[in-house]
Amino acid sequence: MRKWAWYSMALVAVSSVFADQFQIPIYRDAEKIFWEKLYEKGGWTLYCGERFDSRSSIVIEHVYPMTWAREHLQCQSEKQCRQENAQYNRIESDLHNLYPAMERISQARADYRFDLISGEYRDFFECDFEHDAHDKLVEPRPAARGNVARAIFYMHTEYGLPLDANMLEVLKQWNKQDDPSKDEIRRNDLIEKLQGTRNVFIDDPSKGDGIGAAVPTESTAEPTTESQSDSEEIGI
Ligand SMILES: [Ca+2]
Repeated sequence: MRKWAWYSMALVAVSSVFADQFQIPIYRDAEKIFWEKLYEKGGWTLYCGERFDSRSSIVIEHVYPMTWAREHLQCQSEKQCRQENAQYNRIESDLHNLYPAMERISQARADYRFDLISGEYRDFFECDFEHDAHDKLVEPRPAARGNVARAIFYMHTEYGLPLDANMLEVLKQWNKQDDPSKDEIRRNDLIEKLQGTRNVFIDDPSKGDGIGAAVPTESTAEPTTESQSDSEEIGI
């Protein structure tokens, strides 16, 4: 039905126990809060772990791309979506989905899906960020993978946004392999203060295992202890 053939959805029925963020109604406000509150003292970029103290060549990355949200909401353009769809504005402004990224890396990511890419060829020499323009895939460094997974899990459950089934399985592995770092936990706490909602997958990564399950299995969920993040890098 859609032009994106790959978009074979694993859209599961999402319970509405989560409340959307309502405190940041438009993206212009989110941008201001992002720079002035969330990254007031700078930070590290998501995909490359680059330290930054100013906004120079750093942009705000929507980990769950807004093109996917527009497709789901069936509004045609960024302008139209912003003008006509309040839900779109809340989605676009949700800080849990926003991370700093180097501009050229964000441009290369575009709205490619996350996946493992065979080989270790890097287009961005100093940065462990692999990019497959043919299949439209990207593979971020290990320390970013859990952050990416939990941001996307959150957007999927919070707003009912669709998830590609293959990507979901990859993200579940990444969620297990890269535990929340102190900085990711601190960020979650700060975002709760700024917009009033938490990312529950950072509080309890084992919740990610239940996404996409045909039948909820809360009584059989076991805590995940299988892996420690083996290459946690500073900052994220
Ligand atoms: Ca991490």
